[in-house]
This record gives sequence, structure tokens and C-alpha cells, in this order.
Amino acid sequence: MSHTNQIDVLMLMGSDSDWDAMSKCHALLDELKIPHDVHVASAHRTPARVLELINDAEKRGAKCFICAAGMAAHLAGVVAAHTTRPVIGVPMPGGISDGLDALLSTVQMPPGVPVATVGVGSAGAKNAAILASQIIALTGDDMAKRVSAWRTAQADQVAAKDKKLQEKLS
Ligand code: RP5
Repeated sequence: MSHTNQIDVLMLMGSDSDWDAMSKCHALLDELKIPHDVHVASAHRTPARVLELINDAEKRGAKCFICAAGMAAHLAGVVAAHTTRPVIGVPMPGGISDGLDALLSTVQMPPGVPVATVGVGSAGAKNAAILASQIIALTGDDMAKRVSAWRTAQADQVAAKDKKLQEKLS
């Protein structure tokens, strides 16, 4: 994606080792046709780059941020400190308690600087994309229709799985 283009979402990961889980978020943003950029940038290892990316994304119209990090997962909180746009935090597995450390680091923000924190790992990564789409849908009818269609497709899949189970059990 060209850096002169408008984007709706900036997705940041603290490390390329977060890609395994976060590729699910990227795929879902693509499926929902949400223009977005993805970068590796760390609150601890490359703090100046994180600020540069936030400023660039705001200029290009980003409506919200999705930030994934593990261990002492401060990326989402640092981004939230530098923008008034919604920040979704995705705690990554690994670390001393396989993601519980990252969950607490992400969710336990001081009052005044919220991070909308989703679950640990790939389930959280998918929910981050859906939550971003719901935020964007507030100001876009097409996006709202795509979110509804995605929900309906999900419900259809559950119904199909139940049908299969009932057939197996009968
Ligand atoms: C965090 O530390 C990253 O987000 C990653 O989840 C974790 C480990 O990073 P690497 O050592 O794999 O680069 O900052």
C-alpha cells in the first residue's frame, strides 16, 4: 500500500514474531475491504518510529489503531498516549505466563487513556479486526453492510456445523 494513500486502520506489531497471530487480523481486514497498513515497530526498541507511524497514519485518515505486543506489552498504551483515536490492543502469547503478562500490560491502563483490549493471540487478533470494522461502520453505510454480512455468514457456518452434528448423531 502506498504511503500517500488514505488508510482506515494502522496495525502495529512489537515484533515480526507476532505475525503468526496477527496475520489473522490482516486477513480479516482484507476480507472486510478495510484499507490498512501493517508495520513492525516497538514501544521499547524503536519508540521514535512508533511516533512517526502514528503521525503519518493520522494524516492519512486512520480511524483507529490495532497494536499487538507480547511480554511487557506497552505498545498499545504508548500509542493511546499519543492519539485520541480509538486504540485496540491485542496481547500476544509467549512470555512468562503465555500471554497473561501481555494481557495485564495491555488492559491495565490508568484512567484517562483507554486501550480496548481483546483476547490473547489469534482469537483476539480476529476480534480486533471486527471491532475496527464496527468502529469504521459508525460513519460508513457500506462498511456497516459488510459487517452485517460477515455476521450473517458466521451464523450460517454455526448452523451448518450444528446440522452436520445432528446428522452424525441421528
Ligand atoms: C514483544 O516481545 C513483541 O511484541 C513480542 O511479542 C515479544 C518478543 O519479541 P521478539 O524477541 O520475538 O522480537 O515486544
